[in-house]
Amino acid sequence: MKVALSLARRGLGRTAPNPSVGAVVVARDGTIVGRGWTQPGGRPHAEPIALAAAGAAARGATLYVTLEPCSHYGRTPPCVDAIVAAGVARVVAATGDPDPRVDGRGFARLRAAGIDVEAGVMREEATRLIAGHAARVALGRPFVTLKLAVSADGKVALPGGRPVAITCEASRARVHLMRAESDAILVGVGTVLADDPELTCRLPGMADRSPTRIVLDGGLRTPPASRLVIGAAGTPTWIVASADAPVEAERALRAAGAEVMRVERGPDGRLDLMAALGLLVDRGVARLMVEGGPTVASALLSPGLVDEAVILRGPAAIGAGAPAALASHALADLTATLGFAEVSRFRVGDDEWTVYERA
Ligand code: AOF
Ligand code: ZN
Repeated sequence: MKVALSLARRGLGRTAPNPSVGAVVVARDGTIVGRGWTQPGGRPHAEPIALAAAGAAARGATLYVTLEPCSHYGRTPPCVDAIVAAGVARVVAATGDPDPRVDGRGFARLRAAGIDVEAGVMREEATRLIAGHAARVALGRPFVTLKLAVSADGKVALPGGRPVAITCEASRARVHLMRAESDAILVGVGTVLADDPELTCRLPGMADRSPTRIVLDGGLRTPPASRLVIGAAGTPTWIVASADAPVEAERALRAAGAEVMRVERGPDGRLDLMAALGLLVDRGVARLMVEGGPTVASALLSPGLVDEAVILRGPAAIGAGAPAALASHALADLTATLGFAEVSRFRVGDDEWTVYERA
């Protein structure tokens, strides 16, 4: 199962709208005869790939799989049919599939075919890997990871909002890996105007792993010449604007290569964020990483639209007069009032990383 989980991890960020699943076929003599993971775009699924690699050796074998095999007809026949046809004797799964098209039917059909089924092996790790899929199904929005890089005194920029390097090179590489494992990455227009970021994955050999870039930009103030729009050809840029944003601005951004989508404003006059997240999930974004800035972070935290917060704290302080990480919260509010609990804390180079999840 550990091998299957590590195979599943390979697909994170590239299988949208499907979850990334790993599968391993172990023959009766204990050797691994087939491995598979969900392919880019979500098809083929993991199991038929592992079974094809195993060939005749799948007969009587055990299939380890990180998610309950599917039982529905999608773009190809159900994985349970392939498993039964291959003559697999036993299926060990890490977790059930909450998708209403499956939801226990996969296991039931395997058992009905006489296959021995064991579920729940390494469930916790597998649940993390399908968090995007589970949020899509249960909440109608992506799983949202908020990443904040803060100075030792909790600031995110120099006085006046001027950008400054806060975290070290090792942290930067790890952030790029987080980007690669996300379906999309989101910032507010304030971050585009202040930093002109590119938001791609620039790890060696992983240039094709950059996620879709999304700007929350109610009034369409994103400059058409910003790096997010004209840089990184082939990596889509979506701009989420309000229904009343100027059409000329939309035209200019479209001409520059961005896609513009619109949502209504909420009662407070700001973009309806749940509507925006619903729009993204409809377009296949299940794992969303939010990278800034303080306004967007607070706006998502207040209504409970953040599932995981990752705080990277650099060693240097910036001092008074500099903008804080969150516009209308203190960082301590995460655990004090927003319902988060610390789940891990570790060092990356000079920085301390802390991961919080909603309890
Ligand atoms: C599996 N193995 O590798 C994955 C599964 O649209 P379709 O037909 O590709 O089906 C997508 C659904 O299949 C998805 O919502 C989830 O329930 C399941 N994903 N199942 O047996 C896999 N990726
Ligand atoms: Zn399947």
